[in-house]
Amino acid sequence: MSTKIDLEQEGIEVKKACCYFCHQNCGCLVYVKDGKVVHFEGDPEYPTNTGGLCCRGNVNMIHLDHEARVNYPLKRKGARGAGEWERITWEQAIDEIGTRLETLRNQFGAEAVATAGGTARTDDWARRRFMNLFGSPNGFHNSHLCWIPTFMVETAIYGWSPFEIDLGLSRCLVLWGQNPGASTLPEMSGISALKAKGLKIIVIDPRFTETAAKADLWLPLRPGSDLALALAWINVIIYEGLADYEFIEENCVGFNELMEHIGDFTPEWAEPLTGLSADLIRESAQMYATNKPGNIQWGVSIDQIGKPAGAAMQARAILRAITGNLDCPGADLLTGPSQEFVTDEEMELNEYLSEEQRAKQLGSDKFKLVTWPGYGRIAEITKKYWGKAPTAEWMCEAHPPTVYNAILTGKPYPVKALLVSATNPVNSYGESKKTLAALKAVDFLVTCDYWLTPTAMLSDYVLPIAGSFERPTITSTYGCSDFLMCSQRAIQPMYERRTDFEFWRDLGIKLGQKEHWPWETLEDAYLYRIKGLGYGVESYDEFVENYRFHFPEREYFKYKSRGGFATPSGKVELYSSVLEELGYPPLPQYIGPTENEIDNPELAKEYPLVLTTGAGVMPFHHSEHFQVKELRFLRHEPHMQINPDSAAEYGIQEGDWVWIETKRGRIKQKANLTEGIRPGTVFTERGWWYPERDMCDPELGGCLESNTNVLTSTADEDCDPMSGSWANRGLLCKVYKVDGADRTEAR
Ligand SMILES: Nc1nc2c(c(=O)[nH]1)N[C@H]1C(S)=C(S)[C@@H](COP(=O)(O)OP(=O)(O)OC[C@H]3O[C@@H](n4cnc5c(=O)[nH]c(N)nc54)[C@H](O)[C@@H]3O)O[C@H]1N2
Ligand SMILES: Nc1nc2c(c(=O)[nH]1)N[C@H]1C(S)=C(S)[C@@H](COP(=O)(O)OP(=O)(O)OC[C@H]3O[C@@H](n4cnc5c(=O)[nH]c(N)nc54)[C@H](O)[C@@H]3O)O[C@H]1N2
Ligand code: SF4
Ligand SMILES: [Mo]
Repeated sequence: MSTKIDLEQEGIEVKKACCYFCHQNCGCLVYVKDGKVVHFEGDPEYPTNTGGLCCRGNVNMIHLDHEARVNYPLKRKGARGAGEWERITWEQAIDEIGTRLETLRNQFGAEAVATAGGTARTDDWARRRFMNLFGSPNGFHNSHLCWIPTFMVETAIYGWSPFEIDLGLSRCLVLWGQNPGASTLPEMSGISALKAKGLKIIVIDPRFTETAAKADLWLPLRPGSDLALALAWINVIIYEGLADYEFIEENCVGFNELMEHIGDFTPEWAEPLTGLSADLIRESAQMYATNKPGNIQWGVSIDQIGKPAGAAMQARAILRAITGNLDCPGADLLTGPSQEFVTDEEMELNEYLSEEQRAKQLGSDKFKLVTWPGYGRIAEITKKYWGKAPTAEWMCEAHPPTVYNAILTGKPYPVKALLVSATNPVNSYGESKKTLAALKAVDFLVTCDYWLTPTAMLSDYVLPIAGSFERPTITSTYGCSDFLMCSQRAIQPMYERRTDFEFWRDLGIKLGQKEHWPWETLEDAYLYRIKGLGYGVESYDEFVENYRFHFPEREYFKYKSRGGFATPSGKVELYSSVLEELGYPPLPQYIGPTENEIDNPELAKEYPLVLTTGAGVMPFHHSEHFQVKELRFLRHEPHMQINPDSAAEYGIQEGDWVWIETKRGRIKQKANLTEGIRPGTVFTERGWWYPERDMCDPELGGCLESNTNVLTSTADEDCDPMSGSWANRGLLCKVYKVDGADRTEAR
């Protein structure tokens, strides 16, 4: 007897949805009966996960109806943070929020309303559209820490960011501060398969990670010293004659200036700065330059080293160019924006924000690259060349710490309202104590989330958001990829949850933006975006069911067919005229790690260890999923890593609770002694809070107790001067055992 179920006879529909718990958006087949999910599994036909799901992905059904989910709009009743809520309707919520924003705009100007987001999760073009029409330039994310500065530096130098890599044909892969073995699991299996076929792998990471285990060369550098290493690699490649002189001759400007500039940055110079031997620096540079084609895949670390971040991105960009590893088979590809579908930027209505309001964007006077001055210039160049600009929602943001400061000080002008969507700033932005103070100080706070996070707990309104399986999804890299991977909604949102898109649309309509929001559902908006692709579909669902993906034919050497690169000179600008125009060094100048023993000897006396905060660990995604006991079971408590030699020096043993302290504050995590981290370096996990504890203020789920962002720095002088990204990696700290008396077990 066959045990195969006849789905049709059972009334079960199979939907092509996706897991929504990280950027991978792994394809899922979701089995739906009577509007309810009865089963799901990885979609074997989805090109990235090919049927697999990680442990986090496997809790999708638990997440869908978890007892801690926010299911109805909530309005604060008692004091801020007291946890007393009144259930209201969406209509009442939108009406009251809209009225309040209108009043604030009349009194303080539209710029007094700011919005905060997190990692690319939802349709942020809708938020930007709302903000442009409302008149405020103060939308922001913490993506300042996550690729945005990289994208803009690379686009300044060669007209787009080569974030798509042609790995199948590559001979050498550099994973620079990236650990796909814990952060990008579907990709890791592909890398392992290529390694078996001879791909050379170089891993640059202070920790011996899941990925370092696959490396031909592992470079355990001092956190934050990436710039010194990149400069030394350029030196080796140029002075050992390993550069691609034909590519340089034909396609680059500024090589002579670069050659002169780089002469002193030898491997011997970099040795004491990076803690890597000159021989290893030389050998790794040679491996990258001689195994062509090769890739330097983006990893998040360089975006997070603070002061030297922008210069390190410049140096990394130059490495690709001088080796000729740009836009050829097997190399890092300059795809440009899609020429075929409506991009995120085209959905944003940036032209509606006046010059006068653009000029008020907070932080744009100090950090010019990912704010209106730099974005405006780069958008002008890319529009001329590609016909389109990068997504403004990500590449042109207010500077988050400057917004929090404006809330706290009223300077340079007051910020009175903050709308938070898809982020938990207390745990994910920098200098958490300051961020928390700003969230408490702001006059009007609204949060859109699945959970009552510490941030939501402080809010005046909390809106219940539809998540995995309850919403359609278009996956594209911060709206900048030229391909589409599409998933459909498996079920209508449960309870009274809605998508973020509906929140911004309804709020926009309340504030007189009706004519600009023609699409009633997210599917309608998506259909508008893909209609021009020529598949002849009548609905978005029809597209997903029949096609699901759109991958344009790969075209190499676009700079040949298009007559150059999208830069002012039409060449790869090793000496960057765009950066120079913005007032930044056109060649990468050496800047030491944000805090270090050479530039800050006094600080190093008190805080003798080097700190790096963060790195993705399974099963959590930033500060998400800590409520889900099936995941918490896998990682019950926060752990810091320290080398046994350093631990012995400070009397720390495996499993001890320890304080980790920087000049900004201290947190506690449990000690994990491991040879897999370089001596003198401390690594802390990110995201931690304890939703099982009292969530009311001041406890707020212990959101500062083990939260690594208490330790990080957002001081202007510690930020990258170009982008304003702040410092999470390459700081100074000390560690000491938690006294029996002040020890709290994580519950
Ligand atoms: N110290 C340190 N700090 C870091 C990092 C680090 O390595 N070290 N990494 C940085 C990086 S790379 C990033 S990208 C950021 C991430 O920072 P965030 O994106 O702010 O990450 P989370 O703290 O997990 O907050 C996401 C919140 O959004 C909710 N959510 C998820 N999906 C949706 C949705 O579709 N709509 C809505 N409305 N809510 C949703 C989740 O429940 C969660 O509460 O953190 C950065 N912070
Ligand atoms: N499990 C899990 N997966 C995730 C996430 C998550 O929170 N959890 N977040 C997602 C997001 S938004 C992002 S952006 C990606 C990021 O994913 P990745 O780009 O892989 O970045 P991380 O995992 O943050 O850090 C990678 C490695 O950098 C090393 N590192 C620390 N400091 C330095 C330094 O100064 N220099 C160098 N060269 N290396 C250093 C760390 O030891 C770590 O192993 O992961 C995504 N995937
Ligand atoms: S959480 Fe896991 S299953 Fe879900 S998208 Fe990310 S890697 Fe895929
Ligand atoms: Mo990220």
